[in-house]
Amino acid sequence: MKDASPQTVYLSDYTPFGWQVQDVHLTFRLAPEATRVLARIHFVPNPDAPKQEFFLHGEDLTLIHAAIDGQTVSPVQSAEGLTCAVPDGPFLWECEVEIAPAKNTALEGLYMSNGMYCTQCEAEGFRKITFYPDRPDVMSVFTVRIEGDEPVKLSNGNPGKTGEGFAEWHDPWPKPAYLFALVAGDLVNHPDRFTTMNGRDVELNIWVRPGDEGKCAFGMEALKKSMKWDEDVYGREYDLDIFNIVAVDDFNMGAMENKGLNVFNSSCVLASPETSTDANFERIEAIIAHEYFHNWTGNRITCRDWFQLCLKEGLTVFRDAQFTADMRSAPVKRIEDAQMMRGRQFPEDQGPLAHPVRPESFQEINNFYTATVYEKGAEVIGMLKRLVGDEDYAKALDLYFDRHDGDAATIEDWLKVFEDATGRDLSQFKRWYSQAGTPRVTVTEDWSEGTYTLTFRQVTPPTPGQPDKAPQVIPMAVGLLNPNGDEVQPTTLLEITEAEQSFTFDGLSARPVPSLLRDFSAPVVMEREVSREERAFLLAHDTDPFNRWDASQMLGVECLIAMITEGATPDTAWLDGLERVLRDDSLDPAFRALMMGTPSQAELARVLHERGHTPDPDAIWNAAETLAQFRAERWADLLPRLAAEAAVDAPYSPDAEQVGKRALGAGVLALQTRLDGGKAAQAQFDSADNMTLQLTALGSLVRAGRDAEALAAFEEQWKDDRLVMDKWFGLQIGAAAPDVAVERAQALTQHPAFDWKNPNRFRAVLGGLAAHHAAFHRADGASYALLADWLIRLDDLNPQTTARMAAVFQTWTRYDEDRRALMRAALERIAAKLNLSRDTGEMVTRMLA
Ligand code: 0A1
Ligand code: ZN
Repeated sequence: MKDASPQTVYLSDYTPFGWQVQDVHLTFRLAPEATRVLARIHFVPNPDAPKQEFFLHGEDLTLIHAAIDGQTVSPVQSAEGLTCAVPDGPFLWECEVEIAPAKNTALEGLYMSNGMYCTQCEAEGFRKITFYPDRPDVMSVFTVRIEGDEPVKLSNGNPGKTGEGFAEWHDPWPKPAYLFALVAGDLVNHPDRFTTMNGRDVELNIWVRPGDEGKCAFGMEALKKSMKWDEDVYGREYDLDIFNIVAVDDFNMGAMENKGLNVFNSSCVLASPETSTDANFERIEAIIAHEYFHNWTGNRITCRDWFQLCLKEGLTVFRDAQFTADMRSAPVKRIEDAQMMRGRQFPEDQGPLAHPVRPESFQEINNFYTATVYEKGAEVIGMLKRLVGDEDYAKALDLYFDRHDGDAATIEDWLKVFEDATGRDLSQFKRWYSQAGTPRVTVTEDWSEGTYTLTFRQVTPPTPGQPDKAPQVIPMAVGLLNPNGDEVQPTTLLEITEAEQSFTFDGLSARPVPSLLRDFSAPVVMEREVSREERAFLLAHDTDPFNRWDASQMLGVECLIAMITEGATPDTAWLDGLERVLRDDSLDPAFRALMMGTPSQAELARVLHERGHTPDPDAIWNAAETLAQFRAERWADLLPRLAAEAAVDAPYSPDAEQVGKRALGAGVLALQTRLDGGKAAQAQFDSADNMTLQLTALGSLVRAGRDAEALAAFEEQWKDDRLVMDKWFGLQIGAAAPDVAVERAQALTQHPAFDWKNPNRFRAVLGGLAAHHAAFHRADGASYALLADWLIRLDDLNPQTTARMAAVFQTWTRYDEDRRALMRAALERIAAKLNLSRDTGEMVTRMLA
């Protein structure tokens, strides 16, 4: 049922639920069109809550029968749930409802994917399964019985009785309903075991569709590494006898941390060298870790309400980043995270969808699973750790787990733990949670008689609903280099708390060159007049890998902006400095591969806008092309040498060393293709024995316009593999020339394998088009229109994926008048759709505001 007038929910309105749930017994009688769900729930009045009407959430449920203490009752139903007169004391609620999982296309609640039953209850999907206080602060112990012919029937917790046509599960850990899960179907498992630090033997399984068994080994290793890492680094032990992971083809997000039964988008768990790229392997390892780490940060300690989402997500992203840094390369991970922040979070923080890490109101919580809540939320924890130091961070985390195990907690609880553990006052730091927007930090320097002064000024621009901003606490990691390139001041942390603040360094023999915001120590934009020479100096000498990379990126930005706005030629001093780095074979190939990368076109558009220019997507595309061609020609000698260094002789492995080499190889091949028209790419395509090499080669062939045969061969080879076909769909749009990409996307939506109801496939094509900056912003508005058409179509079926994807329009006000008008028209067309979902409605309204 659609909401006629969407309700806004406010953090300040929080009131506890009037009852506690002692226990929940659920019985599922599975049938695709008519599943029966029987609930037996013991409610006890909550002494800490104000008196209130008894209300249970429930959506799209057919109520068959309800009883209180054995007496039939007739609750009053609405589109959101039911109310009912209840006794003053404890009572037993019994209820039977009917639902139709086969008709559930929203992929929220109980639904079907390829004949398999599965659930997604975060954030508010449980209310589509039965009537319940569907809010994270209501925690209870669940016992579940599943009845059906499916050979495998899973739920949370530990297995209980099983028999002909039924299986029972009991989860001893009290949990909110959003962590409930059920899976049933014809599944096969990849089993393993893990012994915890206290000797508990845990059964591990990855459950997949028959035929996918061969793609589980990597995920299983990642799981065991995560379990061990959480013991070693955070002292956290797993707490059930069994841990199940299930791969599902139709899933709105990446994965879900349901207690003891994680459900994964199959793209985020299934992996094999032939079908998965290095990037897939890395992502899978990180997501398995992320979901596993939620067992403590999210499940054992959950959120009081959805405004506190960053409590579990920011912390868990931070933990998975630490894990990846430990498993692979810390500098590479840090650079990738900074790229993610600049590429995804900054645009959000600087546009109409800007919101605080802890939002204060929403209409649809599903719209707040954002880069701000997740990635900026993780950066905030990184800043906290930098400020208090590693030891105090560890102390605070121990206290957090001790004090709040079993709680539904808040950001106030979290910060109090740090205050108590460290004696610090974090009231100003808390602004990171409440103030939206990316702070801009400008720096000026002063040098006189051996004393060097850095003066910082910080300003956070207004964001929707927040015109005035107060100064933030900014941990600024700084080092100083001598003019000869030696480091005279190793990394030190300056704590900026004022709108304007100076720091001095004494006893220096010469005016130093500063290396600022080392390791991307805060999610801010640095604004500083820096000469190219100084950046080139840092590129050559900085000891901080992030800043060395950033110096080159900034030179790349300056070079491209000069090409775009002044018709300048490429900056050869930068390219020569970069060449020296690329030739330095003492440097990790993965790092050199990152150094070789240039800022994305979307990033250039953002920076141009930041500096007061109107970004012209065609001019950006042309400049990027010219630069790439220039680099290819200038580095013609360097490329074969790098290609040789990038060669891997050993059998394929997704380890950091090989991944780094292949990444370097990919950078080389892209340039090489500009010189040889695709000869090397074709050779690599023909001989590739792994997906990374095959797909890199295919991308180069598509870019070179020599793709017809290769695309057909690829399709023929992989037509039966859904995940590989997603790549095939996405790549031929992403790597296409901007003038043909939209027609390609249009044609691909007519392809028989374009299953638009599958979120991965929909994202591959429409998301692929939106991610191609120049193609998406084609001047005639063809891409905007195609996107709008498809979003309008998908909204009836799957509001969540529609709303998420609608955010591709969030930068619309940056562009020229014509493009603005076209994007506004697309947004207005979506807004005007009949019965627009609350999800999409909220997004387009915010973007048009
Ligand atoms: N908690 C999950 C993400 C997630 C959120 C919502 C979902 O459906 C609406 C699904 C998954 C995580 O952080 O991994
Ligand atoms: Zn998460």
